[in-house]
Amino acid sequence: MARKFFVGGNWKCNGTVAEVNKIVNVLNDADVPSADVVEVVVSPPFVFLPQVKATLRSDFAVSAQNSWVKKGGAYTGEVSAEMLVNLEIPWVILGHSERRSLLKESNEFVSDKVAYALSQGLKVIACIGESLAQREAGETMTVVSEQTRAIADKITDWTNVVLAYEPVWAIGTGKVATPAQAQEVHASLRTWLASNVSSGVAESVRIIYGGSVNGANCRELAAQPDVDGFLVGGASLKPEFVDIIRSAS
Ligand code: G2H
Repeated sequence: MARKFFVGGNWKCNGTVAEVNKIVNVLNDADVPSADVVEVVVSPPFVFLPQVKATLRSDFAVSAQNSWVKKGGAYTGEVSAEMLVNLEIPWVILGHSERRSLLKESNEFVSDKVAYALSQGLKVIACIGESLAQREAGETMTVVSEQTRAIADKITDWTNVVLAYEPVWAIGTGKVATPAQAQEVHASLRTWLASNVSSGVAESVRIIYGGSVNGANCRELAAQPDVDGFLVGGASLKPEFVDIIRSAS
């Protein structure tokens, strides 16, 4: 089964009402491959979700950047999966390395969030990736397989999961993984999934790359057989995001 190319734009903690309108206008006017070829999902901060949902072209979808680990209630400052479903936001990014490192989200906590979000009907972009020290110590596959195992232990259906491999040393640094480095980890992840989940999941789950993807480096990365798309940060706030979407074809 062919895996549809996936391009996510993670706007992180950026934007004003005017800036969001500007980005949405650029996307709405963009000439990109059809939704049969590429799935495009943009992820603004929570406060802009209704604005983006209301104004973005209908062939692109919207994602939140986080959701609470269980049913909503007395959890000040959190946003529940149920609220996202109520607002008809189909996707959520979970386990981004900025949350893992700055907010101390553990593998266990991230996997609980993934399982809960899926149980409520959300689709999940689940982020994994190693630090520079871990890569230099030769621990890349140990780290990413542990992060993936935590998720695999809590879910059975991977249909609504996209795995985002984002090496921490490449995030926002301008230091992108080489196509060979990305391919090596993606292929190893697929092998790990075949051995530890199922050959069907290994074949069908989309593994996307994130970390300093831009209009200039996307095509070579996209050409790798196990790179099924991108999660884009900085460049998703700029018109070059359209070039990245176009790398699908
Ligand atoms: C990685 C990525 C988006 P950037 O965090 O998730 O950000 O493209 O800015 O490195």
